[in-house]
Amino acid sequence: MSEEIKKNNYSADSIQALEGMEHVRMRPSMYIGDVGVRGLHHLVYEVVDNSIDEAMGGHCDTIGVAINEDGSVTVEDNGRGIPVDLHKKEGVSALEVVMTKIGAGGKFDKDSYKVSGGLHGVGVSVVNALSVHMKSTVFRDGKIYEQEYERGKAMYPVKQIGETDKRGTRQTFYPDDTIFTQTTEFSYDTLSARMRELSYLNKGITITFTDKREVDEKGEFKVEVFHSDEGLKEYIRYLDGNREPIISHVISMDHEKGEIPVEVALIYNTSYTENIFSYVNNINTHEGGTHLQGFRSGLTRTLKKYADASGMLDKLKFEIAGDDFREGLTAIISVKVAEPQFEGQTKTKLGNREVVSPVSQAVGEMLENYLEENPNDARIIIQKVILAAQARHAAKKAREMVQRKTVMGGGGLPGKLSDCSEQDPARCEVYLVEGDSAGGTAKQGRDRAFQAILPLRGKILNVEKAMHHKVFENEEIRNIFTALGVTVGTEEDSKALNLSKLRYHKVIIMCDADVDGSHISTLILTFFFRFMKELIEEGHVYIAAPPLYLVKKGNKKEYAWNDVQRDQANERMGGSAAIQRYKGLGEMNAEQLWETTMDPNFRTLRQVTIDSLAEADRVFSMLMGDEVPPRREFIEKNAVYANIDA
Ligand code: 0RA
Repeated sequence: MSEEIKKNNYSADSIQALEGMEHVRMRPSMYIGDVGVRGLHHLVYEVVDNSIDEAMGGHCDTIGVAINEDGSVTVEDNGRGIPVDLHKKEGVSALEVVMTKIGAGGKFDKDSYKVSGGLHGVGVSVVNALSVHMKSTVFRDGKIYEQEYERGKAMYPVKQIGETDKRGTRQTFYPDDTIFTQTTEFSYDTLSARMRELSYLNKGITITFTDKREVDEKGEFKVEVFHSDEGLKEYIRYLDGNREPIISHVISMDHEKGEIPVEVALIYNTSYTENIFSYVNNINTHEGGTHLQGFRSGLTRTLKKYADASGMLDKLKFEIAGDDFREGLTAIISVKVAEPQFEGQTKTKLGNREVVSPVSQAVGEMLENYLEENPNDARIIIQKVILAAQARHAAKKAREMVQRKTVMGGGGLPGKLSDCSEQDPARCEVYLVEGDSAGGTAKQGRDRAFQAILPLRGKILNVEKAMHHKVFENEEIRNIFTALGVTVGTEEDSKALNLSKLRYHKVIIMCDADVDGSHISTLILTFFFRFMKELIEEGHVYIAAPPLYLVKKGNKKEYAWNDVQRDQANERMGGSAAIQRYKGLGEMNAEQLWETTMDPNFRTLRQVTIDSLAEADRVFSMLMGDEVPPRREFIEKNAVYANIDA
């Protein structure tokens, strides 16, 4: 045991607490998922969730979140303030218990301190354990209290430092760079997207998000204020802002009362995509679960009943399937569950059976009322469903062709694929390369033992604007499916993806480092996002980074990926080097391409990850959809580099 612990040993029990905290530091991933970028941002969510809980209890309405100049984060609310009085059992202040005892959050005050938050619901003590320094300030009963911590250990007992007429809690923490070895730098966009999402999911709360690391031309910090009075209804408008609605209103309801609070909002648009986002206690349940099941059954049952009664299906020669009711649907379901059971690979699938029926009933009631009151919209929806059913029949044929080719194997691989010799998919990678000529260079430059090359001809299909059967009929897209060994569609679920025969664990998109190249990367990413989401979610998709410059003098040469590197290289060579700007992959020879972009020892690959499915969906629908003005605005705002690793 360290000296530190002995010094701070107020009581026997606190040793136990420290052991819990040490465990967090020893096995951080058990508590926050990982110690990469995702885990780092999880720290913020954990702290914010506590303030959200205070707000949901009706005790506060404003939350401030700031990235400070020094890179730390401060979260402040105007709630009741964490109690600072003596916790009898622990012999220290309640604040210290909350901050330094693992799992204390839920237990120490059952009625008013329910930790709904965080994917892992671990509590603020975990954040404290994983911070080099943390400071809690409590404004309560006219006084200001403070306590500081080092790597989760209290530096002194809670002390009063002044008087105030404010109420609330302020938490500031500095993530520990010996834990978060990859980075301790917070991403503005990632945090901003989450704060926006939280404000829609918890209507009425105001969340102010400030980045103090930089000031703009006017000398001001970047600040965003998120507030939603209408909650999910507004969220739908935000998400679908770049799509064209086919009905006049967002359909929504909010069942706050009852055992399980349920909120739902939905709209139909002209696209062919089904977009359902589900949440449990503010956590995005990627893998769905019982609330989603309830939503689907309520939707299908009610629409089918209405369609049958309307006589519109009378002439139809085939059955309508569940899927058909969800084409062009954007929906959000948010439920609050007291003791959620999370299942699935990423623990984002709700397992509580008791949730199915209340959600299904609430959705049914909501839709029945809407259809009754808006017969015109009702007819439009049913017509859309019929069209979807017809298209599905056409798509089924096209898809079966893809499947037959894939499953039969043998000569099934696309002719354009230059495969690798290694058989173990975990060691294999495939480069999707823009154009036949760059494809040829890559084929010469690669290590054929484990690297395969699939050249793609020009611009691949924009799946955002295409009907499903067109997607499956497209040759380039069929080649991608077959080359990867991925199949889609089972008896029960026509969209289920089968990755079990994935032939390469790294799928690398390699395009020119120019506007056309990024357009093509975006088209490929859009296809993956809409049709192989799990491929991205399981971390198989990467983007290659070819260099922008070759800096050369005599027999010295260096590559540069940006202007700063270029100038530094030039300086190292005495300032008069010849600089070649690569306009495309085609200007590199096989050896150069290998050295810079394909050799695992030197290349940089950017792994494509998804922070927020909802935000990614919005960005793709904007970049690839029909509406031009929002796209122009986005591109102008992100002019330097439109970063699609949403
Ligand atoms: C339990 C009891 C009380 C307040 C809180 C928890 C509380 C926790 C957090 C975490 C972040 N902000 C918070 N604000 C309040 C107070 C109970 C009372 O005053 O009666």
